[in-house]
Amino acid sequence: MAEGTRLEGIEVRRVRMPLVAPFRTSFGTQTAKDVILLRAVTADGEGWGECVAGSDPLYASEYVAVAMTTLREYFIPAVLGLGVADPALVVPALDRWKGYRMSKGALEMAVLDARLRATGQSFGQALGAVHDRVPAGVSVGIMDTLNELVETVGGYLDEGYQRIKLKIEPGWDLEPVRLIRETFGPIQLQVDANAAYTLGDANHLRKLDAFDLLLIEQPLGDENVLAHAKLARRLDTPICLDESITSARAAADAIKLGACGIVNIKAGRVGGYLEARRVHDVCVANDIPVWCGGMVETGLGRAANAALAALPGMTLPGDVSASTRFYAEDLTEPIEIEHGGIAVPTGPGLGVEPDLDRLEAVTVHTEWITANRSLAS
Ligand code: NPG
Repeated sequence: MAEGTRLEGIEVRRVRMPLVAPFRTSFGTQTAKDVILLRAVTADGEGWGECVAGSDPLYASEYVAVAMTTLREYFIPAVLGLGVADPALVVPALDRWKGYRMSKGALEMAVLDARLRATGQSFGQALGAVHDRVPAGVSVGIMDTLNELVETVGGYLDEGYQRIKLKIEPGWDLEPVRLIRETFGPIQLQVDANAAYTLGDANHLRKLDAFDLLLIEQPLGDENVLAHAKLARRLDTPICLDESITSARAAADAIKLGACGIVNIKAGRVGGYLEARRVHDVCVANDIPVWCGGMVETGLGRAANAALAALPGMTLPGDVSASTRFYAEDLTEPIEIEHGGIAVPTGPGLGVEPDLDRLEAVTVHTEWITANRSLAS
């Protein structure tokens, strides 16, 4: 029997948030974040979902413009057609459509938030969080100069961040890593290549072993799982997969193949927080440490990530940073770093509220979709 109250409609809102500084990775430079927010309206209240798709198909094939179409044309009508707001039914109801995990996950998040707000349970409680705060980690983009990098990392360490992740690419790898290690000593340090290398770079990547890194994240292409297994045998630094892990099934296969010793979990990448919990469970069952990734979320997604990062298997610090890492003004009350940690929200649902004036100020487009009609503004 399906559980839950009636789902009356979904508001789709596209917002554009400027970043405090350009964020450069091996796949491009972001200066603003395009976000799709979903507001699920049920007979018992409402809930928010955030879609982490990027503006362009660079990190993954899914991106904002196609996500908008897919949500409007396929996913939202199917979920409204369920007639009931049951978070466990959302992703299964969309199963016959391939891919678009970020959109599927965002819809599930909105319905889950609505359900939890109505029942008074927090995301942390629903997911099985075991900590009330999580260590804050920060992802540092590729910079124009090494001086700028040292200054930026120093600033984050002063703020209390407990772990630094450096974005790398060919031409920006050994030198910045060596410099940060030499300048700041025994900090928790790791690197993320976003699939920028090939197996032919193995000898070069081996040189990173000298810097006592926690891990190297996604050195090779998304689909090169076997090549990651080969690379893992040639490096001492553990390999962590991100882009390659699109589901609990993919995680189980990659682990079996020896392609990763660590997994980054992002709810959007795997199609929602419920699947993220399953990825976590598969990894824990296989003694694979996990940590919570980030996708430059607003306070809404950031609050959910803090809850996910508090699961028992999350034994490494995640990309769970304060709102100020990316936004001068967040959509919610700011998520803050305190004594090197981020508090897991305890209120019902996400435990944070969007500021409606702020939301209006950054909104580019809104649609209200019910079972029989769609209104755009
Ligand atoms: O802290 O939210 C954050 C960003 C962490 O570096 C980060 N995310 O490849 O993991 C990544 C990267 C990313 C950002 C990927 C945006 C895709 C979009």
